[in-house]
Amino acid sequence: MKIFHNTHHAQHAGRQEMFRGRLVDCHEVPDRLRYVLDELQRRPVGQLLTPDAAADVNAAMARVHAPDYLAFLARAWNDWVALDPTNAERDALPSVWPLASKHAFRTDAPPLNFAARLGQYAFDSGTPLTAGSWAAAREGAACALAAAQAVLAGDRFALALTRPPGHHAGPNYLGGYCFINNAAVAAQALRDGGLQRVAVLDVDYHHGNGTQTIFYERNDVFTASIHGDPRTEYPFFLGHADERGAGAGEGYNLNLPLPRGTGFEVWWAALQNAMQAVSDFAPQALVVPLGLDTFEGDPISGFKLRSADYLKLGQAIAQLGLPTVLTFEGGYAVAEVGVNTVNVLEGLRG
Ligand code: OKS
Ligand code: ZN
Repeated sequence: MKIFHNTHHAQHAGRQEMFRGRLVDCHEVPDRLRYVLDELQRRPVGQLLTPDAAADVNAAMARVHAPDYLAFLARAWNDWVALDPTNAERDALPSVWPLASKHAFRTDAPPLNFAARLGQYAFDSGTPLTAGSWAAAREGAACALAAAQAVLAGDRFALALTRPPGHHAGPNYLGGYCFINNAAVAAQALRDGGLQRVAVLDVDYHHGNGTQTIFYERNDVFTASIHGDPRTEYPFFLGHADERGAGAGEGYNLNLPLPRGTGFEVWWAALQNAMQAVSDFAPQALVVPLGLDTFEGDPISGFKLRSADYLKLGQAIAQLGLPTVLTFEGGYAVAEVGVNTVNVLEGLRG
């Protein structure tokens, strides 16, 4: 299996995120990926590669994200520091938002102020934008594109081993530690490579609101997600069972929310349901946003999977019999993320 890892990931190292009225240390840290690389040294289940620098990652990102959003991200750090040179010592966090309807966003009068523009393109205050966020996120998209291209060229599995994660990033917004939706980049690249139907099976603890939204009105990309019930769990406003897609995409989105505290057996039953729905769609390829925050030891999540369960997850994914791209998403029990990730990869080998 080819593993495209992001050599620029550590350039995105947020300092603090807003949590319950305080700034706390970021959970989404460079060590997460280092632990996976360390475990891959011990158990070399794949071939570590970096994406081809000649690939057109800008075009691939523009297939799933709005041009004004990408242009904002590309120069956001410069704009932030231009406000005040001492801003270079701090990450940018949004603090003001255009609320739907009551405080509507005026497309005919877009704000010029940087704080307003950051709020325009962000849905939470937990996703610091740092000096290297764009470089890291863009290289992550290159990893996702390379993984999709490997699968298009005939590989059975490929992994985009990257951070920051991606599945919360929508067409024109960041949030949930995500900037560029790597899973969506991969799914769209598979479509653009000639595959007619692509499925996304999101197994992160958190609902993949960005991926759902990007493909919500389409019937060529089926999206399924198993996650903590949004009535109590982040990202809260999306991920309910009755969200089934819209327009041509009606029936092509499946949400399987589960209560906080759910253990492996109930989670496994939901996985079987999601896999059946994926099979019924008869896709030609699969994308798995792989979050390891379903782990019992995760500090910010609420499911109870154990390390050995990730081997079974890998085996189950393999049993779908589909060419598969995996993207690395959440998982904050930092020391265990490596073992749990590589367990999935080992499981893929059957
Ligand atoms: C509140 C907590 C934010 C949780 C973000 C979850 C990110 C994640 N500020 N998504 O899959 O793991
Ligand atoms: Zn997550």
